Amino acid sequence: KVVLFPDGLAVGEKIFKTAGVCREARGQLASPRSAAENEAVAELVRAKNNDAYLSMNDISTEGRFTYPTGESLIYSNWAKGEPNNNNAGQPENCVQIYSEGKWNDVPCSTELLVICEF
Ligand code: GN1
Ligand code: CA
Ligand code: CA
Repeated sequence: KVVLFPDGLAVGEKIFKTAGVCREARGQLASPRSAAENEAVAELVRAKNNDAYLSMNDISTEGRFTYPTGESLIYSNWAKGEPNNNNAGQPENCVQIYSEGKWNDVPCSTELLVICEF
């Protein structure tokens, strides 16, 4: 698997890689399910100097963040006070990961780095 994804970061069975083509490449947006996976994603954020999207959102039910499958989170790393669903009164239903690995909910229209997992 690793040889197929140069510059990818391997953690256990997963490979994380920055690219704008998750679905086309048969992957999905980064969905860290453990501290180790989260740290690998944060490492890519630091390498690219750009905060990134995670796959999870609470679009279906406000306050209940899920993976793209609809499953509720089994791991989270929210920054203090997050998720606050508040951007100048606008809802925030998508998730950003900061360089230190902490998460913040943001409007889904925010421009952020895309990191895929395979
Ligand atoms: C940002 O810019 P401000 O403070 O209104 C952030 C929110 C965070 C908040 C934390 C688009 O909002 O998601 O909860 O900081 N908005 C964006 O203080 O990143
Ligand atoms: Ca929300
Ligand atoms: Ca927020």
